[in-house]
Formats: sequence, structure tokens, C-alpha cells
Amino acid sequence: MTKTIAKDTGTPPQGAKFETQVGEGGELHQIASPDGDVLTTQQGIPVFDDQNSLKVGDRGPTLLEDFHFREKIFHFDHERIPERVVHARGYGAHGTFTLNESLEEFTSAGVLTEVGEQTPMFVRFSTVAGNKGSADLARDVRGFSAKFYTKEGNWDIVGNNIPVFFIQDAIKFPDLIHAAKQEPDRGFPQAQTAHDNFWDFISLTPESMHMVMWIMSDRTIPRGFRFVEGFGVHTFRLINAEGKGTYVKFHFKPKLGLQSVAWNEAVKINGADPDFHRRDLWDSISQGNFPEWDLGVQLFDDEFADNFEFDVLDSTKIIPEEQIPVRIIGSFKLDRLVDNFFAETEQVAFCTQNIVPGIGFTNDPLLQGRNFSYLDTQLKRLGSTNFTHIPINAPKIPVKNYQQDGHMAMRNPKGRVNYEPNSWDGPRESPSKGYKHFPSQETGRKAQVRSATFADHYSQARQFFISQTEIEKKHIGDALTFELSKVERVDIRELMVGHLLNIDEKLAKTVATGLGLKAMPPKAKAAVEPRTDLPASDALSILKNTSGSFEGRKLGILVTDGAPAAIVQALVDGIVAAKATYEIIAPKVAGATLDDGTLAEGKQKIDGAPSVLYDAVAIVVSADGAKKLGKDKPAKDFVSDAFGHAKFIGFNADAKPFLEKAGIEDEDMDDGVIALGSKGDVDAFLKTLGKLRIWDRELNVDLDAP
Ligand code: HDD
Repeated sequence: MTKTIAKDTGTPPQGAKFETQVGEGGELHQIASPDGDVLTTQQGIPVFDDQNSLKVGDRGPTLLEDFHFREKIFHFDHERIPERVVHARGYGAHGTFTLNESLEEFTSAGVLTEVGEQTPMFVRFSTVAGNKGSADLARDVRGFSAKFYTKEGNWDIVGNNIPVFFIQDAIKFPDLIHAAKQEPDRGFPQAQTAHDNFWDFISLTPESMHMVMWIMSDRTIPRGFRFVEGFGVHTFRLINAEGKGTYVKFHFKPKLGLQSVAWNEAVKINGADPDFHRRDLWDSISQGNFPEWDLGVQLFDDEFADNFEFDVLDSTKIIPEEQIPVRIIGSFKLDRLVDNFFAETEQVAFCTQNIVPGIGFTNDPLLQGRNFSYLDTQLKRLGSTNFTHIPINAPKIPVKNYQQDGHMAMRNPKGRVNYEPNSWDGPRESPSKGYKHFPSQETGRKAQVRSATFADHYSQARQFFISQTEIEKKHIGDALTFELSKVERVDIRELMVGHLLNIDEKLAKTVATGLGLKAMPPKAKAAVEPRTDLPASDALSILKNTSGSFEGRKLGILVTDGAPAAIVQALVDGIVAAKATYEIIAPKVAGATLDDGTLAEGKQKIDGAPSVLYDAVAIVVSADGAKKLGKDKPAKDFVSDAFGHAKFIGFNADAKPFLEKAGIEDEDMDDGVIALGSKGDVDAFLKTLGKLRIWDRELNVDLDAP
């Protein structure tokens, strides 16, 4: 029997349960096998024929009497619901939150005080600007929404993978989103901020500048959902049993560490696999590699808030972790895929105002506006005030109230009483258990104002920038130059460079040079003189927060017939031991027969598996295979892209001429291109993969490198 190196991934095939039968008129019926299910209409009536509508004569008109046909088309015609006005493209999974440390001193919420308590969750990740069918690797903020089904009702954190936002007051949200999404006359560009309207709005909105630094960093092109942080963004409040309030900011930190891709890679992933992020989550959960995040809190009191450099109610500001450390109190794991994408991921309705006793809001004007918007939008999207009856939105504890009727009411009260107070023993309010708003003292004149404490728009933007590694700074400069190069109006480009002058002069110069501006534009006027004394914060960099391990990553192994089996086997064994995954790529999808007769089962044919789909690659081929691959464009791109994207490349001796054909000559060889001659070499290669990328290489392969 032939020895096989099995492919690593894949869903087991489903057995076909039908038989094909030829009908009276020669038509083919797909009928249920004796033990198979019989198709029915929505009324449960068994279906005779699902291939042909009811007609008068073989070639005659279709009859209205065909209720099955009419019902089927009617239902199909109404399948779509409005997509979310923002965050339309998303992907979700179920999980469980486990609390490890009680916050009883600060809150009465059971979910944050009962150590060991397992709270079911649903988490949805998303992009913001793209429509439902857009590609996953758009340069965009990622939504990070978590629904905790607690014993005291549903608690939602509707956050992002970036801890600040573009605007300070919710009244600007429609303008921001209109400007970011496709332009209204032409209907494009989709899922891209690289266009005039977006940068026009931003250049006229200095409060966005801190967010601009984050969105132009690699945070907006993550390697996958499993590698992003989540932030509640706003300052919320915890309220303890005595009614004392403590401010809180929520953080989710991925156990796999942070990781992003290169921009040129993102562009190519979008073509090669527009579902790259959702497939990554689906594959990892189905293979039992459950992604996990820690939940952390930054806790602070009024005294800190009053003395902090910025207003804690301003969502364009962070509180650096060096000032208030993130206290990890528990973690959640995503371990269950949805049964149905529409029922769960599409219909899940997150609302910032879903909050449980012991947690409260603050006066952040962005949060206050959001608390109106989310409830409102669910009615539009889901079509009924009863969207809470849909299983994904229903709490996992009994719901008892006197709200009734409405479209699609699934949870209908029993008995006579539908009002309160009543003397029929119905549910009542509870001063001891019920949700109590924090009794803050509020006074002031009624006016449309923005607090002067919100006026510093540049200092934290600068702090973010100086906290990055050199390569991350380069990426920010590249991203700004790219985005603004797509803006047609030169005055918008200039205004943006004027803002950058308030953040970092070198960055402003890089972008101005990249754009070919004739002269340096004037500095944008700042309401408050930007500070230059805020220290760098390591927590703000991606590269300072990687895992240092290849766990959860994917190696692409390109093989041909006659390749050395010992090397391929050593790679596969090592990858499995490192809790990573691999895919075998070959000229034929069936795989390749290695030098000892082993069949390396292919997962991908080379044309369909560019190296952008992998974190690192290994080229293990025969001399003849190398010769053939050297003539093949997709194969050459596989190697030259991996090199250009600063990935680690392993290769066996026979692969060398192929690497040369792909443009990697002797003088290009660096520490990231590693010869695989023995098992020892393979072990060393696998160990090195934990560094994930060899970013220094980028400085040799990029025209814009300093
Ligand atoms: Fe929002 C969806 C995150 C400001 C109005 N938002 C939505 C989702 C996320 C966020 C993750 C997707 C939820 C899901 O997966 O279903 N939004 C944010 C963050 C913000 C923010 C982190 C700032 C801190 N949003 C914001 C403002 C408004 C909205 C200021 C309006 C005043 N957001 C909405 C919405 C959406 C939404 C229109 C669209 C779909 C939905 O709510 O359910 O109501």
C-alpha cells in the first residue's frame, strides 16, 4: 500500500442521500432514498416533483394552481433583509466566558463577580465600510462585538479592534459613514477609504487624527480575527452593591498575540480568497483550535479622571496602559461554529444599551448617541420589535414582562394579565434585583456644545506614532501616501499633510515626498497646542505584542513529484507538534509522489494557492520539478511574493534554481531564506518561524524604504 502524508485540513464529505430516477416524460427526478427525508412545502405537504412546474401540456404555460412552485418563488423573492448600515460584513461564533478574578469590590454584576462562572457568548467580527459581499482584507477597522448571555440578562460590548474612534459626538456619525462608504453618485469605491470623500471629511475633522494614526497602521489589515484585540472604547461604569461607581474600560487580548499582513499582501488576499478571515475562523474552530481572548479592565476613580491629561468621556482618547494597567479578570474561548449563518451571524442584534445590573454608562456623547441608534437599527434590519425573540438574541433566562404582540411574536404571554400593577400575581419590578441607573448628579445649561476638555486632537496621535517600531512607522507613512494618492483633489492631500505636521514632522515629510507635493503645506491650526511630552507606550505597537510562536499559523509546503519525502515528513511532523497547520500545494491538486513513493496529498493546486494565504512557505521539490516550476508564473509568484512580503522561506537544495528563476539570487539570500537539507535544518527553520516575519527585508525590497 502507498504511504500517504495526509492533507491537514478539510471538512469530511457528506454522503449523498438521493437517487436519480427517470420520470414518464424522460425528466430526471432527484428522489429521496428509502431512508431519506421527504421534501415538504412550508405547510408540511410532501412534494411530488421539485424539478418541473405544473403545466398544461408538455410545452404549455405554467399554472397558478401550482402552490408549491408559487410558495417556493415567493419565499425566495423575500430572502434578503437589509444589510447593516455599517459593519455589514461580519462573521461570528459561539463561545464561553470564564471569570477568574472577582470584581465584587467594584460591581454587583454576577458575570464579573462569580469566579468560575461560565457565561455563554456570541461574538461577531466585522469590517465597517464594506457591503455584505465585500472582501475580508479591506483596510478597515474591525468590529468586535460580544454578547454575554448572563444570568441577569444579555450584556453586549459592541467594540472595535481599535480603542479610539473618529468622532466625539454621535451627531457626526452619519456624515462619517457617508464619507467613508461608496460615493453616492458612482456607487464606488466599495470597502475602501482611499477616496476623496473620506479624506475630505477627515481633513476637515481634526478630532479624527488620533484614529487616523490607528487606521493607517497595520491594525486595519489583520492576519485574522484570531489575532486582533477588542476594545469597548468608551469609559463605562461599574456599580457595586453599595451603589459606589468606578470607571472602567474593557479590553480583549488575543492569546495568539497580535498579527497583521503586509498591504501588498492584503491586496492579493482579497483576490485569492475574499473570505480569508471567515475561512480562517471556520477552519480553526472546526479543527478544534479554539481561539481565546483575555478580558481585562482598566479601573479608575473620579480622582484619576479629574487629573488625567484628557477627558475620560472623549472617545478619541485612550488611557495608556502604563498609567492604568489592564487587569486580566477572565477569558473567553470561541469553540462552536454557527449552525446557520443567517439565523445567527446575520440576525444577531448587538445594542450598546444592553447592560446588566452592576454596569452603567457614562456621559460620553458618542455612547449616549449609540444607545439610541442600535435599538432603532434592529427594527429596520430585522423587521419587528420582536427581534429579541429570535434565538440568537433571546436571553438564556426567562423573560417576563407585559410587552405583547407585534410582527412575528414568538414568545406570547399566557393567562389573563397584560398590565402592571395587577393583582393576578404577575411579575413585578424589584428594587433589590432590578437594574438601577447610577444616580449621578447632573446640572448645566441646555446648549449644543463640545466641552473644551475635548479639544486636544494631536497629542495622543503623536504618542501612538512614536510608540511604533521603525517598520510600523514606515507602514503608516506608506498607508497615508497610498490612500492620499487615490484622492484626486490636491487641496485635500495638502490639508492632511498639514495635520500630520502637528503629529510628527518626519511623517509629514515622508507623505509629502511620497505624494510629490511641490512645497510643504502650512501646519493645520490646532485648538490646543499639541503636546510632545507624552511617552511612548509599548501596548500600542503590534510588533511589540506578538506571541513569538508559530502556533495557530499556517505553513504552505510546495512540493512536486520526486521531492525528498524525509524533508516533507519532518516539516509536517514539526508543524503539527507546534500546534500550527499546513497545506500541501502541488502542480496537481491530487498531490505529488515523493522520492520514496509516498503520496503527499494536495490541498491546493499551485494556481489557486498564492503564498499570501500562508504565514510562511517551504519549497521542497525535485530537480525536475524545480525546472518545471521555474517556467510557471503562479509558482514563481508564490516564491517572489513570499520573499517580498518578508516571509520565512525554507527550501531544499534542488529548489535553488527555481528560487533563482523567481528572482531570489544569491545576493538576496538573508536569514529568512533557510536551506532545508536535514531534519536538523527543518527543526531550526520551524523554530525561526515563531518570529513570523523578517521585516528588515522590506527595507531592501521597497522603493519607498528610507
Ligand atoms: Fe456602531 C454597528 C462598533 C459608533 C451606529 N457598531 C456596529 C457594530 C460594531 C460597532 C462592532 C457591528 C455590530 C454587529 O456585529 O452586529 N460603533 C462601534 C464602535 C463605535 C461605534 C466601537 C464607537 C466607539 N455606531 C457608532 C455610532 C453610531 C453607531 C456613534 C450612531 C450614532 N453601529 C451603529 C448602527 C449599527 C452599528 C447603525 C449598524 C448595525 C447595527 O448597529 O446593529 O446602529
